[in-house]
Amino acid sequence: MSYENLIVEQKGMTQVITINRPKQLNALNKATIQELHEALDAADKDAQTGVIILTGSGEKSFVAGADIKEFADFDPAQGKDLAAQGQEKLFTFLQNLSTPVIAAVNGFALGGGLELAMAAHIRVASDNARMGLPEVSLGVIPGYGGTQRLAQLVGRGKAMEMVMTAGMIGAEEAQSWGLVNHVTTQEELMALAEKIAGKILNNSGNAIAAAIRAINANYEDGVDGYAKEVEEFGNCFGTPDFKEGTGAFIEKRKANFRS
Ligand code: CO8
Repeated sequence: MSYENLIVEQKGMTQVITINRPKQLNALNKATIQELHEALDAADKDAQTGVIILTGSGEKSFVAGADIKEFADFDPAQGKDLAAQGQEKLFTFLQNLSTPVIAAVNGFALGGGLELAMAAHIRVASDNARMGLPEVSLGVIPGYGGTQRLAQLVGRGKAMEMVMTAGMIGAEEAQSWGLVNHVTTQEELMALAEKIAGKILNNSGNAIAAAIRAINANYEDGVDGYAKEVEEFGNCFGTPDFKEGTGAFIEKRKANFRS
């Protein structure tokens, strides 16, 4: 499938999705959100894709936020609708995918851009990355899950400060806060993301999907995460991957989950 605002490349069992609006610093307009939904859905359903890497085109920006020019004259109902639809189509959707998503943050990740990175399962950043939730400087608050996920990742105190000051932090600080897992040079960023993808691909896709569901359960209202873990754990015993993984251990060979 071809997209107007995305570049999709297959590298073995890893699919790289690049948001490609460099003149707007890859800002997320409605059309890009729709395309990301379609591309992520297709990758998730594709048996030949075991990991997705999400990044931005150009050297300057991952995603500089929601497209401000698109919503500047919206009224409250339209604003609410935009946030709700975006969350459903992209941010919550991404978080709940069965296929792990690594955000390779290659520059500005602001507002909806940081919210997109935070919805991914793993974040790595290049040393030029700048992250922040500047929405209050525009007279709004984060609307794509940022008030929730930032506090989950860095704690309530740091989240309050980042949101209230509308300030940006660099990659090293983001790593020390726990907002990104690893920092590297711009040149090495994709290689690092692909290396992590390679490690993931050695393991059972079914079990990884179950782990994503169990970990996410901790953040869902009214869901007992421990009970979800027990349920998912039990279900793993009925999968071919369980037979392959345990069989390979007993036979002293490397498990092959992806043939
Ligand atoms: N939306 C639309 N266009 C943008 C955006 C954006 N978020 N960011 C940059 N651009 C455009 C600029 O307008 C400019 O276009 P043009 O050349 O046509 O004027 C082009 O990208 C290049 O940008 P700059 O010239 O500003 O580049 P600089 O290097 O000088 O500055 C910055 C880079 C600091 C990243 C600057 O562009 C900036 O501050 N951008 C806006 C960052 C921001 O505030 N992001 C948060 C947006 S709000 C948001 O994400 C809300 C999420 C929740 C929404 C819920 C639904 C409503």
